[in-house]
Amino acid sequence: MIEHNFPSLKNDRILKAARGEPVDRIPVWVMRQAGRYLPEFQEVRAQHDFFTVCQTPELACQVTLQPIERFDLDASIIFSDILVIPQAMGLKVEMAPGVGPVLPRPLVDPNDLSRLIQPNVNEALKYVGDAITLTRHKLNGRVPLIGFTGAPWTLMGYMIQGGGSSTMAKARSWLYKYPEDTHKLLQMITDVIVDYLVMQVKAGAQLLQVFESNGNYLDDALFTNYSFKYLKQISERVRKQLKEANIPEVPMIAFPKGATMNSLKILAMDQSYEVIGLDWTVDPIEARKQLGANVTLQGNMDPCAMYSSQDEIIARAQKMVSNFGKTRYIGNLGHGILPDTPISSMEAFIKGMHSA
Ligand code: 1CP
Repeated sequence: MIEHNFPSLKNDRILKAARGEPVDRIPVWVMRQAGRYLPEFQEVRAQHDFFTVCQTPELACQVTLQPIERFDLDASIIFSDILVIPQAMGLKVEMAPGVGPVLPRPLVDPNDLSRLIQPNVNEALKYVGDAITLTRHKLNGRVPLIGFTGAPWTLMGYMIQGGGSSTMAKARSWLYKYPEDTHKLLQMITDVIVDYLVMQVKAGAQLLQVFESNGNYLDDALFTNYSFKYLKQISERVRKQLKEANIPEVPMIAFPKGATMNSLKILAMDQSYEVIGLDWTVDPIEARKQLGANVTLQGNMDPCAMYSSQDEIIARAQKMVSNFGKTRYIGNLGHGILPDTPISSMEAFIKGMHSA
């Protein structure tokens, strides 16, 4: 057990909601809450390259705290990116202004697997752990700190496409052309993720979210074979390693964006994650009916609904709470907040959730 002497936690609503305990009001946080819609974030980014912010604990901590200083949120999420894993595995990743992440030398065929390294995560990604530990101290117990990772299939997508893609056709082709090598690649990524998440908890992360942002490209059979299989393995191995190190488990959130209702059911029935994040295409009442009462649901307002009037945002947030129900629910958007979202929309969203 590592002794950090962190300040004691004053707001544990999100932890309670994740574990199915009653809460006095709905906990809320927003994916990408530290981001470009905040002028104070833009100021930091004007002076520092994206990955410099990620790799400098003082800067990562500063931007993680920005939304916490400004809004009445119930959780913080460490500032980083899912692509730090491909970077640690030896692939170059650049952040192209206005475009997003670019990997100039993506994996083309299975021969390229030899270009990947299995890093010592405690060294290669130490900067994330340091940022988490520093942020836990600076948060001073105001709200819990969420650690995160990309899921194996989502990271594989970026590693093969060389960046974002509207079809993921090259990555999906691998699933049919090279099933064995695909499993080899997914397993390599999974091994890194497990060490990475354990390191984050040891450093002070109080919840973990696994972003399967490319879940929409998989049918139920592909989801089972190439996503769920590894999501389950990650949860089981992380919990086992924490137990062996005598460190208390933390709740885990899976966010399989765009997954079908059947795929969501597979994940919910398995119970390897306390929380399932939903995108905005999933109907709250239907989700609660299909996914059962033993899982906490998170989400799922359309990020574009943040462009409605403040009154409408408040009403939508309140309606979501009545549709999802007040227990086992965490308020969030159905995907990351968009860069030109008005600050007043964020205030209205939180107000709506908290007054429901
Ligand atoms: O110039 C900038 O500042 C770049 C914008 C930006 C930011 C603020 C990127 C580029 N990443 C981030 C931070 C980030 N990324 C966080 C910070 C913590 C918080 O939520 O406040 C998190 C959790 C992520 C995770 C992430 N990165 C995901 C999963 C969530 C999702 O959106 O599905 C993904 C897919 C990425 C890749 C990525 N990084 C950045 C962009 C623009 C993208 C998406 C690219 C694409 O697919 O088109």
